[in-house]
Amino acid sequence: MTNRTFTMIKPDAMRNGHAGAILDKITKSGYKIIALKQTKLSLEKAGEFYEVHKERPFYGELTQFMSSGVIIAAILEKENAVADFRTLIGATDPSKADEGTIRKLFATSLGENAVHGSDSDENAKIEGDFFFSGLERF
Ligand code: FUP
Repeated sequence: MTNRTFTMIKPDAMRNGHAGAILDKITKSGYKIIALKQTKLSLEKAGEFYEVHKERPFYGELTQFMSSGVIIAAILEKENAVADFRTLIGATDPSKADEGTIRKLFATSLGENAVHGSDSDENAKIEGDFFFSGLERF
């Protein structure tokens, strides 16, 4: 079954010049790009995206960081997209991520961990809809 996930290349990876290498790794891992854009979240929009973490102690830092620079947002398609993409990016904390994963290779720290990957099919749809209209998907 083919399905979709949603990703962001976060401000740390953008600033450190890793966007090209990350997109290369994603496409070489078999993902088709359905939608892609470079954009920048306002603090308010970052807060909305991470609403589920509102009560967590790191929410302020997370939303400040996610609005601190440009990001790339994308919808990706592949069989078993959500679970396989979580494997490809590795653990949330890059120091605990497996060798060869995107976070191990390119992340800065737990808070600035290079990429986002949806954690369920339901969230992949919600998150893709947050950034992309129907006219932006192919
Ligand atoms: P993940 O699904 O791996 O992106 O991780 P979470 O949804 O648990 O967390 C979302 C983001 O919050 C992480 F990418 C980084 C940040 N975070 C922290 O800064 N500190 C933490 O202890 C946990 C998460």
